[in-house]
Amino acid sequence: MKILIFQGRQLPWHHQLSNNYLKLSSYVNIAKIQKHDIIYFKIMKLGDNMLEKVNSPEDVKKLNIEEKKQLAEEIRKFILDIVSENGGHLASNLGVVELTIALHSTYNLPTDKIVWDVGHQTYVHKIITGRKEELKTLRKLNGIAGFPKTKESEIDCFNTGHSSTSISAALGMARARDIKKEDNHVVAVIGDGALTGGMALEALNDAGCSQTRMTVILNDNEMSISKNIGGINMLLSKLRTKKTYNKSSDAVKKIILKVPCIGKPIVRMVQKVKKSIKQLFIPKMFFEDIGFRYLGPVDGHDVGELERMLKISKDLTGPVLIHVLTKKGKGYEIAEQNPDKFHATSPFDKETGKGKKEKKKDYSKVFGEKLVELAQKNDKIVAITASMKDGTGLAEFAQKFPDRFFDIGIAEQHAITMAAGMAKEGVIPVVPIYSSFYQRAYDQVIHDVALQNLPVVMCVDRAGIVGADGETHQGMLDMAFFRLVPNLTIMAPKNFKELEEMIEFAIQIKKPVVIRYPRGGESEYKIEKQEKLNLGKAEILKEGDTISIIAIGKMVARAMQVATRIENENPDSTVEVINSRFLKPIDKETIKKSIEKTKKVITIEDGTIINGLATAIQEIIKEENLQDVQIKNFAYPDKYIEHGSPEELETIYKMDENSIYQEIKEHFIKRCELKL
Ligand SMILES: Cc1ncc(C[n+]2csc(CCOP(=O)(O)OP(=O)(O)O)c2C)c(N)n1
Repeated sequence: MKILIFQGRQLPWHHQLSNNYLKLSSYVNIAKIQKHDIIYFKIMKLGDNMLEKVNSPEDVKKLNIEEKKQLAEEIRKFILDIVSENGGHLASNLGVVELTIALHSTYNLPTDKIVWDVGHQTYVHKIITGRKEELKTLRKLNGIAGFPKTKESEIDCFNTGHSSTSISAALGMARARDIKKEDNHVVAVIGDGALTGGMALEALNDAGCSQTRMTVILNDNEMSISKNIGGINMLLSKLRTKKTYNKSSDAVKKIILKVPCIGKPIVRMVQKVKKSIKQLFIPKMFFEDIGFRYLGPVDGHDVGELERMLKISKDLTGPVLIHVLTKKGKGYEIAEQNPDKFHATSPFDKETGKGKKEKKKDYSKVFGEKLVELAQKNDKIVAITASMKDGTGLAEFAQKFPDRFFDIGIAEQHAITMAAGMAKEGVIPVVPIYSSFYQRAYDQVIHDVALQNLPVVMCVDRAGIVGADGETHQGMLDMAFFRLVPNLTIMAPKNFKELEEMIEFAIQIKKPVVIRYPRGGESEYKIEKQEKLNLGKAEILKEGDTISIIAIGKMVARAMQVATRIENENPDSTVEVINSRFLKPIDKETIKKSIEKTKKVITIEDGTIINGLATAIQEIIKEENLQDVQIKNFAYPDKYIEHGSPEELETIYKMDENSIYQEIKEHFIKRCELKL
């Protein structure tokens, strides 16, 4: 690196830059140059690696606009390299590179706070805030999380993962700041998809009238995971065209000004009525009417413009909304063309965009295909998704039955209550939602569906361990919280075939039903036996006298594997394996009979230890006053389960076949000491 020194007075500095050194200015840090100053030109060689120099937001602040542009390109490449190896959220991150650079150039974290909605777009933020090298461990066990984590860095001021929480959290922080009489800035960054969530609208409603100083950055890329939908999206699409409106009005102004004598008065008159014209053409008044100052729309890939807007917003006193237009997948053609596919991706080949692993059939696909088959025969069946058409396997249904398919935005609460309304009027709503997102709709299930005993089919996808998305996405709690709800029938299939039968069964029984099934495919261990489904009846897969293993859902296959191993390695023993099928109503009779026979019972479930299958079996033992029973429960502990591959997590929590077998051997076969 060379340092050149120029006497500023020899030539005006702007002249030096604009004439002699214009080319150099792309690689020169001019941020600190002032008129008449001695100018120190820090020459960075062409092709310098900006990313290498950036280890903190302070490093970003030192760069000039051209350098930031170069940094943006290098960050894109870096993210692409990592996500194509590890999998993760690609398109959203590529879309916010300039925005994140501009935010870190403008604000001082951690004093200032940035709350990222959903948090799947924080890879750039993590790179800039000292986690560049660690990002190579993205989503791996003990590696960097795919979402903001306060325990990972104090610069991540709030954990997120579920949509539409950022404005509430930011407003809370801003109000806390005011109470403490502090002066920091608080920013919420929310996507147009997340803005469809009720909580975001509740927070806008409150923030607007509170007049609390805070900034909402609306990152508008016209996409949720799929194309964004709904009235808010219609409003935003009108706002997006405002830029064009401004440009054309400027052009018209220039032409009119050229008209002799009457040009100026006309322009003045036009400016007078500008406000009302704006009312007509620009619905920005929505945000302004609810109390926000609206700035934008601004090109979200223009760092200079973004910084200008952010600086303006910093000087304003009340709540400000900056409308930023970005492109999902920006800079990687394949993702730009398929932003939905590259929203979240497994490892893929950068050149072709094709997945590295062959995609196997999964539960969501089986669900989707079965629903299409049933909907062909029954035109009352409708499907509802909260912005997860592809993830929940509904793409084919949407295409075949557009009139019976409803994408209602990231609005799980609304999805369930709307389904209740449909069920009340005799339509058959089927609502697949991921387990962790069903948490959002709990009261709606209790108050709107179950209380009125309405036949809504609630399909809980991604139930149990999901893996790399971590704490916020593991489907650990659904059995526990649904079991508390009166009137609900809760089932979980042991394999694809049983899922198909459960969907058909759920539609027939005309009750509120929950069917939970895991992420991914069925077990390698194939179970051929398939008794007819009967409400509240378990299925005995294998009879035996020594130990009873009761399992539910995907853990039934594991129970069979463990049973086989026990029998192989302990030839005197015979194991009874019960596929519970129903968590509620549970088959007391079958379970009681088996426990009375073996006096040793093992439960295996893919969920929290609290209030699931383990608790249900313990309740039976107590209620039926079964004596001298030894019990061992296999489930996940009462804690948030970190990210890692499902296999790694199963091993850590002793849920894999070998751990379960070893534990059983220790407690039952060797010591027989666990008593209830
Ligand atoms: C409550 C909840 N429901 C569903 C999801 C799944 N989800 C993750 S990101 C996303 C789309 C977000 O769109 P947007 O806010 O526009 O962000 P973008 O990815 O387009 O930048 C969805 C539906 C979630 N995280 N939380």
